[in-house]
Amino acid sequence: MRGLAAAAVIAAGALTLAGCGGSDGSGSGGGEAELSVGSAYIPQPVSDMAAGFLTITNEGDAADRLTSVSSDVAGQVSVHETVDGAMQEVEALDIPAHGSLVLESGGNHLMFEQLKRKPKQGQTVSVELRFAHSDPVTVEIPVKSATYTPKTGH
Ligand SMILES: [Cu+2]
Repeated sequence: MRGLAAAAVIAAGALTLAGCGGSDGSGSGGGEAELSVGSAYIPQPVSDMAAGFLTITNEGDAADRLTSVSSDVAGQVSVHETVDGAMQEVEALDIPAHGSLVLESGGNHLMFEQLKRKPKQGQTVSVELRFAHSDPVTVEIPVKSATYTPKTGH
């Protein structure tokens, strides 16, 4: 059911963006990325930084990249990957065609730094995701308990 709520937000964003007039010149090379965001959550932070997790699904014929992120609650949001248990900032993360980019606990994640307020369980945080090719997507991410872990599908 979380997925439905996120999809509704995306749809609203897409309608707004359609008014800007589709960017021309993107038709070459066959296909475009078709992105949707699901399974998004932020564990209530226990320090002055917060992490965010979500899955970006690409149903299109072209790959895209998550290049930058911003939020109303943070002075800076960076994209991190986890290597050997240590996290490090990355320039961008690939979203393969007909595939997905998964940000999950222990792996890739968003890092909210310079928090302007501490997100509390039950609130939502507005996050804008920007891509190399696709239009930006704004997601309202629910804040879960500090120990929340999503059910895995397997
Ligand atoms: Cu991090």
